[in-house]
Amino acid sequence: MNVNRKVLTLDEFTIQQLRDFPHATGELSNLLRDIGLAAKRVNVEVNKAGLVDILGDAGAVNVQGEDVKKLDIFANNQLVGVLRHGISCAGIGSEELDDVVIFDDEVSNNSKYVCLFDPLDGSGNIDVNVSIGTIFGIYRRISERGKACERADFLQPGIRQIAAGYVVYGSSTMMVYATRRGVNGFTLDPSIGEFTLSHPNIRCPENGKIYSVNHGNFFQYPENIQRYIEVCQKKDKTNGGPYTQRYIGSMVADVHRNLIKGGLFMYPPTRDKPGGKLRLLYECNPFAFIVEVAGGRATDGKQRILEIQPVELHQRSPLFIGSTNMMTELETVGNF
Ligand code: P6P
Repeated sequence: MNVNRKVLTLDEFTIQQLRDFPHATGELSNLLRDIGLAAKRVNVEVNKAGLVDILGDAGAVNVQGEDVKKLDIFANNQLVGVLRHGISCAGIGSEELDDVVIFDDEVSNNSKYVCLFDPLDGSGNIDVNVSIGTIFGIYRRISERGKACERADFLQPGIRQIAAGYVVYGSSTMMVYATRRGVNGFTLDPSIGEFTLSHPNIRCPENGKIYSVNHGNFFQYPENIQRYIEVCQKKDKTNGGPYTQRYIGSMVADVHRNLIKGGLFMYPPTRDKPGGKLRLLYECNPFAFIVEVAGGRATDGKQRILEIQPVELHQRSPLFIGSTNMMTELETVGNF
């Protein structure tokens, strides 16, 4: 029988990865499959958001003080549900929830991993049909297996991630995840309802000509960041340019584009947000892990994102992330 082995589904791919590690338990494969299932359910709702009264504020206000859209709640509940009822996760932390959720049942307490996620990043763009995304990071728990996981399991530096990934709900729906072995992208094939390997071994180009920043905050940025932005604006054919400024206002879409094409995304500290806007644990850390595995770099302007020791579940961080040669120029021009 002629079986098309070229088109690997996410499940086939993660199981094939297992073959290289005979002692692996398959828990990570199960966890990634669970996240993929939740993403497929979220995708259905995202695709019809304009048709069903799922838009509009759910009336609640989340821990970030932002009006919560119904789709945020739906996405959060899908992820919590599949992970709580799976066999690979002892607990979760979510942008939508004040504190961590410790599953504390017999199966979950024997699980090896905990998961942090932003269930639907960029949700402010839902109403205007701009790409949005799910972001996740997976850690091996440091608490004793067989017992309930603990808050300390969620406050590990990003360098301790076992895997990290995102789903971008855009012109197509893609799931991209990284382990230390590489970054791979899977596009949802609606005809079979499976994520299929479409972007094997993603590498972040060393050079890029795209810089992504919210120019509306220009005069709020530190002087050295303004200086770098002006360098980008003055690029032409004689000095590696011209550069293009691209900023969607949806981190998953902006960083995904720069990961594939090369570029630099930044959310610098501002006068209003001196600690930056983006969340360390479930926005900066997963993307920093993915981009570093793909050959790029990510800092907070002073240190590697992945080496920051978290102290609080929802803490923020400035973020500079992307092509390694653009990051070097940023640090040179900005005297980091
Ligand atoms: P600003 C979306 O709300 C988000 O968290 C990220 O997805 C995005 O990169 C950033 O905020 C945009 O923030 O202040 O430029 O609108």
